Amino acid sequence: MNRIPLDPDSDLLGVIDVQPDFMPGGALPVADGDAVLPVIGRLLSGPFRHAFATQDWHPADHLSFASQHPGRAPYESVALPYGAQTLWPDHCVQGGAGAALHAGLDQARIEAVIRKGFRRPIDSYSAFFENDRRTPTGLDGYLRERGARRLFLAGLATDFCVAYSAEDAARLGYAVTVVEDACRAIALPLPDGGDTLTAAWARLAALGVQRVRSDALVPG
Ligand code: VGL
Ligand code: ZN
Repeated sequence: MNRIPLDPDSDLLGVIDVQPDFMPGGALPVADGDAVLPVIGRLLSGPFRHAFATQDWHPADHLSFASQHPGRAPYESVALPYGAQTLWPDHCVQGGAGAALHAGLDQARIEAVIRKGFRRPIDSYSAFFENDRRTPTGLDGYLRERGARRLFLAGLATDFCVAYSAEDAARLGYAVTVVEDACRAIALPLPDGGDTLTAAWARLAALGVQRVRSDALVPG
């Protein structure tokens, strides 16, 4: 196996949306979502010295919620001014228990938390830009000032918030790696017969995003 020695200063782990609402029993459960906790725990206690996290953080009437679109059901797609938007069950409502960073996440090395999706009319999957792909969250400025060079991403869900974050990070010039066993996917069917996870990996590969298993990451 190819080992990837990490630079303790410039290699950062991004922990995406590790929140109870995305775990089994939560409002928008990702199958096996809690399986990311021990893997991320190992990464945060060993190879990575520095990490940031994101937190999905919606107002109770957020327009990504199917409940705001009479006659529509969760997991359907609607057209919003910025493009197609999947509708979700109400989840990660600001200040609610399901929106907290999961209690099983060791936050000692998480030095910044970026909240996203707090504007009612627009969803935000990516850690960097809202779903219009133009409105910044501020994370790029933070990471640049910190001198981050390579970003390793983990968390939920592989095919939505992890993938959108990885794509934007690659476009912004970071070297990006998704730690695949530290992520779990939603994997919705697509009209073309494919699914959101397969489509996400294809987009990431086209952008040069790497894909590794966590045990390849070793202290530098
Ligand atoms: C997410 C759907 C809606 C995610 C967030 O974290 O991947 N997915 N909100
Ligand atoms: Zn959300």
